[in-house]
Amino acid sequence: MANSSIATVDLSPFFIDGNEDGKKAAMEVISRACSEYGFFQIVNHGIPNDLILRAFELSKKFFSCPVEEKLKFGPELGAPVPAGYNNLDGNKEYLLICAPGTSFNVLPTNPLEFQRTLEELFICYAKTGQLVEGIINDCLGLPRNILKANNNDRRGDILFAFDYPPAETEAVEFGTPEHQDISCFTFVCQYDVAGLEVRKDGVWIGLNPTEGALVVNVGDVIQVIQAPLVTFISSYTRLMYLLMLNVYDPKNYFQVLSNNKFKSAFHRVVRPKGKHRYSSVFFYNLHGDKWVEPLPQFTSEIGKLPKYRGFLHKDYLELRLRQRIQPPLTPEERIRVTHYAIPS
Ligand SMILES: O=C(O)CCC(=O)C(=O)O
Repeated sequence: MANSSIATVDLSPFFIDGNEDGKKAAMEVISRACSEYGFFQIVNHGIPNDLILRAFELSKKFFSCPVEEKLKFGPELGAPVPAGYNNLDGNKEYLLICAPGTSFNVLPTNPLEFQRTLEELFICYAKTGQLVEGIINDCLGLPRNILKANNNDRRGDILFAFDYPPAETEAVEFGTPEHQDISCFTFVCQYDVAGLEVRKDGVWIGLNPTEGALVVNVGDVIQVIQAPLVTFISSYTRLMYLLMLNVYDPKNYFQVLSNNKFKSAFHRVVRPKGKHRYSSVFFYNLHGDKWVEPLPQFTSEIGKLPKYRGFLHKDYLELRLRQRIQPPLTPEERIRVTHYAIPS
């Protein structure tokens, strides 16, 4: 299946000074894709293709090791995030990699150069993430670099190397069921086997792997949107007023804002028939105790009611993590960002 159903955006104009027409054209495509369904594909994004391919080859080698070898790289007991090798449900096995330097990171040293490659890839993804964040910032018409300035700590980002084993029956088997990501946005790179499906106009569409391309899925944070409280506290008086009311907590830098202007992409992974599927997935996240709610630019300033009540990002994260461990019995019970929706 060709990827004609996914908007493909060439990011090279953003690496060259002065190509304003190229930037404008790219931003138009991204804005439309994000407003309608929340995903697009990027090429010439700055991550060297040979690095991505090397990481895939090393992942494949690692996943082909005996399970007792892989389990040597399992998460540390009591680690806040299960960094390292995980195999929870038989639908997939994966390596979860936190930012280089994280004390509880567990990076396989087999093969030897794997660790360095994963760290290098993490840094490249984070850099491209900052570029994409800046573009989304401008597509939303927000003041320049607002999102970046207030989400500049990359310690919350997470890289996954996934291995989905072949389906065991003739029925459709999901490696990951339908969901939306809790991140700001997510990069997905498929190796040589398809399986990622995205929902567009109510229809599930399979995306073929395209060498050198990354699928970008908009996440819940951008849908609701985040921005610093201080951006709309235009005067000192207003800040004092909030301090007096005890509303302004310096920890809560972010307010969610797009109020559904940009959509969080629905997607899922179908396990392939007869072969393994490998993917590399990078979650560009909020770090820390951020407050998320629709921004005034998308509500009061344009005469619209907020579609979400505010929430602490870590509370939402906790609800979603709990449900990973104890999955709901029915899809309707699944916690999504609509948990915070204000009924209209
Ligand atoms: O492996 C993939 O292609 C996507 C995985 C995914 O959607 C997820 O982990 O949220």
